[in-house]
Amino acid sequence: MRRREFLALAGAVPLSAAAGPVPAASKLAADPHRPQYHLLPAANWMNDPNAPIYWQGKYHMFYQYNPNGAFWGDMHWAHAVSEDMVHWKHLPMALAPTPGGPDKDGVFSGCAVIDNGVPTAIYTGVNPETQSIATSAGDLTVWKKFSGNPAIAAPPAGMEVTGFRDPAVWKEGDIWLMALGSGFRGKGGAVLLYESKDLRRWNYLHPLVTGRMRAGASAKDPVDSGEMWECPDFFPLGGKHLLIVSTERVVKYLLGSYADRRFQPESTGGIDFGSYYAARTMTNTGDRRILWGWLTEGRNAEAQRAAGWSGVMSLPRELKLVGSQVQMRPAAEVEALRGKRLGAGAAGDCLEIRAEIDPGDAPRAGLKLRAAPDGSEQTLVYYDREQRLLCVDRSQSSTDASADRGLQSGPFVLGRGEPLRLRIFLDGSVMEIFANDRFCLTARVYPAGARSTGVALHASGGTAKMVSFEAWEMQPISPDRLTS
Ligand code: DQQ
Repeated sequence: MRRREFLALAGAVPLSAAAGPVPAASKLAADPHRPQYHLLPAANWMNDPNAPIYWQGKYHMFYQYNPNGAFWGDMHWAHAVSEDMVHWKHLPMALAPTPGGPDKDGVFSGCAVIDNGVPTAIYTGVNPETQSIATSAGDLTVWKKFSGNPAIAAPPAGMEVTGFRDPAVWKEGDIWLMALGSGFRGKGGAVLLYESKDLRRWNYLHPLVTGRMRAGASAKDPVDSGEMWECPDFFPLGGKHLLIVSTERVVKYLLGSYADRRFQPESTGGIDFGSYYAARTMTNTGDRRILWGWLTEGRNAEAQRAAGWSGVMSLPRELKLVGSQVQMRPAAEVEALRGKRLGAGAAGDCLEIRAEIDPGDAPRAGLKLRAAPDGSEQTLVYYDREQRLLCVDRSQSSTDASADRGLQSGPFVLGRGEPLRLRIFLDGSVMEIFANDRFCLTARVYPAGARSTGVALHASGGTAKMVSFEAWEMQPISPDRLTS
């Protein structure tokens, strides 16, 4: 549900009445679609990662959360902590709307920085969209909202914007800079640039960059047409700068040069072409750029409510610039989850798979996953040479009618003689796919059969060869699928 629909609903129906019963923890803990080694809340809805930050030897993750059920609304910041970015523990809710305050209708997305030793969150309050500040200390469980909130009360005077939210903040010398998601009506998404000396008084500079919306688009929600860019993130990578934005249901990047507070994009690409949104990086991990994203669901709203949970956090991904290529790999820490090593004949729904495939003369080559012995369910992940795409065919992923069967794909080309190198993380309904360190696609699949766990080489129209294959059973990060 989009924000506008939520606000209409929130005005009409008490949230508690709309929520419905949350399934018992024992049901959630036994739900085979609930991941075992990805971060997700004990129950209910989650979306965007917020303010991932390293503080006093621990990684903290906040995220958009609805305490009322497995549907979008009443946004809070939930909180989890980890010593290694893979094993997580839930902590109490970090930020909730303040009645009568600028975030009375929701604590929307934002970031955190360390300001002279003080952890400081900068986030969007609604309604209307404004930017607010909160500070914390110690284990980051208690946050104090700034008495002068909102720190930014309105868009620049005279500017007709399609949205005004999701701050990303960094420091240059003594000056704090803020990138804010926005857009210009009838033109396209934009990122607005602000500066501040103290994180409380902000001065608008100019658009960091502007985009173009889809021609002829008439979507009601400006995000659907690219008229609004959400969740910007902006940081140095290699000798360049990378801007990440979420719009039109995908996460894009712009790679370019940044000088004198102006950004000149030079190339663009996709961060993930599947069920993945609102990505954001950790602000203070030194030279490492660790990216997080919200893994969106692939089944209908009713099924999500009935399940009692919705949304998953991605595994940490490390970004690097190699030549002019943005490299995207699972962070090395994820390997700590590897358990029993499996060879050919590996099967399961809680696995890491590494396969190198020579497509040979097959126009389509890759892997068959989550396959039932009787062929009733299967998911195909393959390189389509002619179409120059990496695809996930979910048309037979599940016999359950609530699951999305749409093909997911993104542009991908293998060089001459280059093998397809897949690294795939299966975890319940999650399938995080990395190809050749430069392409990511997250698929969500909900096989109904308990025996839909098979893994095999897939080729059509010719013969492909498995050059190498290894897999590991992945160890759960909690005994009860993080329901406690
Ligand atoms: N989700 C948040 C907004 C953001 C959107 C609200 C992106 O701050 O623009 O839950 O998914």
